[in-house]
Amino acid sequence: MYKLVLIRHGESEWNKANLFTGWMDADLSDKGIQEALHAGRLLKEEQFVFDVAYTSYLKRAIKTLDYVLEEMDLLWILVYKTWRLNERHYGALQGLSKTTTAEKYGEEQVKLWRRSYDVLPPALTKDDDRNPRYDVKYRDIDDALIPLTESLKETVVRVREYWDKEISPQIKAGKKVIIAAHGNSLRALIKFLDNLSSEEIIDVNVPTGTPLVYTLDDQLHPIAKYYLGSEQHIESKIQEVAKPDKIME
Ligand code: DG2
Repeated sequence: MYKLVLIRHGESEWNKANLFTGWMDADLSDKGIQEALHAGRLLKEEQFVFDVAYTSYLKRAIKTLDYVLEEMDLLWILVYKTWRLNERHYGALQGLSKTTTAEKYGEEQVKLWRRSYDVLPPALTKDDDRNPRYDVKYRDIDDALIPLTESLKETVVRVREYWDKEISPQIKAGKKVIIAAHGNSLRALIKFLDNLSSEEIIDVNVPTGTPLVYTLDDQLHPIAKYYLGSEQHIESKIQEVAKPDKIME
């Protein structure tokens, strides 16, 4: 049996402003920093220890991981960063307000863009400033792999490749692993870990800054999972992510 901990970054400045973020490199808000520190304290209280950590190329996830590890006095452990754990690329929606977009295109359309398994948000054009190709972080990545938009389906492919090749062998070798990533890159991971259908994943919303603990069997199939922290508080955070009226407020 193995333990695995997933954590979505704490609230970002763009979550706070209700903007589609995707691969845009928004920083943590003050609340997000506090959420990350709190998550680290909870993990320490529950006597979790990690040997290796994985995160994305985006600072909201990297900093969350740092705050968690700092609280646990584990800043020394090995940390791998990969673009494959980046948030799902939100295409031309990136930077737009979720509220105004719902007013313009309707709540249903926005729900399709946010939560359907295979509906692609409108793509960036190649010459758009937001094309990751122009960002130095991605200079070593093949053109063919750089997304201009993604649905959860594409995100699952890249997250799964990394899981199969890099993360699962470490877990099977007995390393205790934490993954700090994003709402949708974690939904991608949860989809294949829990073997959820494209319908079932629609209703999964991952709260910010809250450790999700998995117990896995020898084949890395989940036996149990739970969020660390007060149940009521976690439920209200999940509703905050899911709630359509958050979009319409
Ligand atoms: C959010 C998720 O990603 O937004 O890209 O806007 O986890 O990096 O804050 P994160 C974004 P929703 O899919 O929940 O709208």
